[in-house]
Amino acid sequence: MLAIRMRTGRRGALAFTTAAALTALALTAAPATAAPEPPSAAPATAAATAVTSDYDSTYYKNAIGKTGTALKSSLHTIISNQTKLSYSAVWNALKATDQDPNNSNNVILLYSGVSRAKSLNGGNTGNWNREHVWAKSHGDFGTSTGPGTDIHHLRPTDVQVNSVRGNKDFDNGGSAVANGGGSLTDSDSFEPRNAVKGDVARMILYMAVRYEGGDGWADLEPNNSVNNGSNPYMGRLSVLKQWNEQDPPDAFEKRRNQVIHDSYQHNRNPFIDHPEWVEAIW
Ligand SMILES: [Ca+2]
Ligand SMILES: [Ca+2]
Ligand SMILES: [Ca+2]
Repeated sequence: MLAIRMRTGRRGALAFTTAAALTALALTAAPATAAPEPPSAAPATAAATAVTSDYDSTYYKNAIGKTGTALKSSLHTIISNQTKLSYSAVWNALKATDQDPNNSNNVILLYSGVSRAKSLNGGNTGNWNREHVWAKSHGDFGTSTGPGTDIHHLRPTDVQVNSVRGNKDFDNGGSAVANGGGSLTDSDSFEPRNAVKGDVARMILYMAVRYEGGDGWADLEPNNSVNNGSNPYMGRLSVLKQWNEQDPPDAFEKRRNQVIHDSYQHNRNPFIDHPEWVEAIW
């Protein structure tokens, strides 16, 4: 009798467990059945993220609802309407756009994350200088007014860390950069610290949309290579897309975009307002 009761008990427990598991499976499977993935290659993240910005019905009015080259073309028209700075004016602009939120006498350096006195701008060891995140040799635009003075991609960096980055493309991998805040580098690429990976991606892709070959400037475009040298390309696109996903815009990056819009260039980086547009275009 005892053995039979135990078997019954086990069977009962097993039956309950199986039923619970099936219910759990059904519940887990339910959303996928109810909302199947669209047959197109539209990425789940872009499709699922209903991002809205305060500027959708105004600044971005003509871009809303578009995708691919139509979106890129529309955004190019929108963001090309801007005020342009001289290279010397960039110093004071960066002191405002990259101000340390905890110390108004300082700026935050992009790659190292160090907070350094605004007054230490310059070219010597221990100074901060004006880093072109889209390296100016990639398209040879220099520092005359144009892409070389577009503060959407100009950031304060430590002089020595800036020198280590040089004109390398962006990619994962390498060994630690001295005083680089966790940034890595090897012979052909640079990987910024995690907190600014998305910032870097969105700056590069802003440049690709803003500069399409007009006004005598090169048509800047991302590609999947490193060692792009002086070609007007910047890699590696597949990695930049990952960085855009893993490091979404934070308060510092959003404020920066707003300050540039309100006080300096009067244009916006669309990928800070709509990170999902990266996947919509590339
Ligand atoms: Ca590399
Ligand atoms: Ca970030
Ligand atoms: Ca372009």
